[in-house]
Amino acid sequence: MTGFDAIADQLAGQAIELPSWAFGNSGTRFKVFSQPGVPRTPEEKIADAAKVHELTGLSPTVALHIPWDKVEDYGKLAAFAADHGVALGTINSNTFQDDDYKFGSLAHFDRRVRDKAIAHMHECIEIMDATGSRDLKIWLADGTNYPGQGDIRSRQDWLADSLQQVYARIGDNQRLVLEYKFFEPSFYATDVPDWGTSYAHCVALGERAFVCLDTGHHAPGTNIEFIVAQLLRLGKLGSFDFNSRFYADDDLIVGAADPFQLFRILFEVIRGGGYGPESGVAFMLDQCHNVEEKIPGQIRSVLNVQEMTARALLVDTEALTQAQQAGDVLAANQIFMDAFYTDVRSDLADWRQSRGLPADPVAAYNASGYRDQIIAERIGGDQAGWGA
Ligand code: LRH
Ligand code: MN
Ligand code: MN
Repeated sequence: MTGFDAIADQLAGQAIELPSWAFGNSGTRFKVFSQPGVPRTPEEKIADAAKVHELTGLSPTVALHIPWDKVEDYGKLAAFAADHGVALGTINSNTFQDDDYKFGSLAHFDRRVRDKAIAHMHECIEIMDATGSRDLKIWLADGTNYPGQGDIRSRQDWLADSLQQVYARIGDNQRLVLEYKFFEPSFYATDVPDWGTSYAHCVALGERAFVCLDTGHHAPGTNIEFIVAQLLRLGKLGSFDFNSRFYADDDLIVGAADPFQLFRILFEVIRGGGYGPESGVAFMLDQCHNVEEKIPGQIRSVLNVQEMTARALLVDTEALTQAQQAGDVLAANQIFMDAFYTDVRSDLADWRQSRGLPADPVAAYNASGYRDQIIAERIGGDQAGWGA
């Protein structure tokens, strides 16, 4: 077996978690654009995510964001998801939309605010217990805007102490994943700005703490695949938030801005043992569809990840190693680029059909009638969370 046939089975294990917030209205700080038919409840977001999975076979789980997806009974929500053919995945904490968090949350100078943020994380862990979720994702807006505003060293100590208290409640089969971001909303110093800081805290916490890498959270020009290789080498890459960016944290469709970067990242994921259900590396999307339709936007996103995964799996690694070790720079680069330039779209369409999936999931969505149904049923759809 060569070419696509040789990788077909490896593709079957791919799972890409969808963010509930991708289905709600979203926008920038300038304007939130409303779209007809957007979900009004967590249940409706889950139903939309399930539609993406039904048409692609790629997204068996949905991530929740708390309190954006607050419900009375999370066990019932998990059962609702199961009825729709998906499961609930990562629980995302939110300590960035409360007046108390103006100067930070887990790294705040005031113990009262830190305790409040820790209590929120504990509440998220209780939700995980009810939903059967494995991962608690922590992203902090904590930081400062002006030199001298805060004691950046003490803030690290407060953060470490708070994280310990959160981690103490993480169950044996659960994990804490700590996401970094180099700026925004803090513009001078962010308390978890880079993979090294996240890694340092995770190592101090223990073996169930991992780094979350959001592809939009780096300075322009950062070699993200190097970070992937290093974190896998260190056994601390827990998850991805995939999206793409031109300038900052744009949250655009993954693979839209720079498919070659996505290919390079996925190559290192596979190379480092981070691909597949047993690897412990969770693939998630973290995107907002501000000007495009949401469900087809999510379908396009998971297909982009699948397409670049297929191309990355096609790299002739034996020939590549030989060329690398012979010091043959041009041959090594050509082997790498040959895989990147391989058009796998028609092979993937056949692959889907052979598994009872539509060859063209976006066309199937357009023909499904689902769009008309949700537009008719859902009046007064909700915002993803921002400004809500
Ligand atoms: C922060 C972030 C983080 C949040 C999400 C809404 O920029 O990437 O993952 O939870 O956006
Ligand atoms: Mn993110
Ligand atoms: Mn982000």
